[in-house]
Amino acid sequence: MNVKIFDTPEVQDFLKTVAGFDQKGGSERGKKITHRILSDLYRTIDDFDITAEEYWSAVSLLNALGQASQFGLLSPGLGFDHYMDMRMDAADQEAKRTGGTPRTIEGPLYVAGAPEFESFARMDDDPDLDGETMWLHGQVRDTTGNPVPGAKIEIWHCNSKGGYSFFDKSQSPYNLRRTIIADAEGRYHALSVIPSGYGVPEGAPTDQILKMLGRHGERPAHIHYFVSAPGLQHLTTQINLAGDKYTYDDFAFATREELVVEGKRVEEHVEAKQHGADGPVT
Ligand code: MBD
Ligand code: FE
Repeated sequence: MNVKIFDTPEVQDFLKTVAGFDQKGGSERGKKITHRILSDLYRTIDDFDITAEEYWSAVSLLNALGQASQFGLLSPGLGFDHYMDMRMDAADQEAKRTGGTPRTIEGPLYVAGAPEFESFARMDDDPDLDGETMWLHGQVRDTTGNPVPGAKIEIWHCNSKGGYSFFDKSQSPYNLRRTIIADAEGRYHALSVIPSGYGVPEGAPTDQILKMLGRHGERPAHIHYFVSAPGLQHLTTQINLAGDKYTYDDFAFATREELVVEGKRVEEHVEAKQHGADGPVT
C-alpha cells in the first residue's frame, strides 16, 4: 500500500479531536498522554504499512491477554516493570538516597493479607513431595547499618513446580506467603521449601507475544520480599538463587548481581537457625 498520511493536517487535527483537545471536561494530563500514545501508534501504522488484518489480529491478541488477566505478566516481559525501577533508582541517586539492598520488581503474583508471625514463620502449608527444605533468614538494617527492630517482612515464592498459591488453584490460600515481624535485632527466620523457576504458561497470550519476539518466558528461582518500617522507605525486592540456568537470562529482567545468593547445604536445621550468613540456607 505504502501510503503516508501521518503528517497531513487532516490526521494531526483528527488526533487532537480523538484525544479530546477540543472538549472542556476530562483530564488534561490524560488527554496529553493519550494524544502522545495514539500519535506514536498511528505513526507506527503508517511507517510499517500495517495491514487491517495485522491490526485486527493485534486487537484479538489484546482481548485474549485481558481475558486471561495477563497484562501484568506481559508487562515485566516487555521490561516496563524494570524500567520503572530504573527510574526510581535514578531518582534515589539524584536525592542521594543510596546504599542498602537494591530494589527489584514486584511482579504480578503478590497477594495481600498473608498470615503474620513474629520473628519466625513456617511458610509451607501444603506438602511438596519434590520440595527440599529451606531455611531463610536475615537481618533488616537501615542504610546506616543499624538494625530495624519490628520491621515488617513480607515473603512470597512459588513451590517446587513453579506454582504460586491463589494462581495455582491446587494450593491452599497463602501457601508459601507470610508476613514476619522482625525481632528486637531486626532478624527474621523462615522455614520453607526451595522454589523452582517460573515459566509463562505455554501457548498463553503472553507466551505468543514473547515467541513472536523470539524470546522465552522463564524466570530463575527467586523469592519475593517487601520490607517496611515506619519512617523508612518501602523496599520491594527479590533474592535469586545462584546456579539457575536463567539467573542472568530472566524474561522479567529482575535479576541484580547483589541479589544473587548462594544457598548453603546443612544437615541439621538447628545449626542453620543459629549460624550462617544472611540468605537462604538449604
Ligand atoms: C513471577 O513469579 C514473577 O516474579 C514475575 C515478575 C513474572 C512472572 C512470574
Ligand atoms: Fe515471582
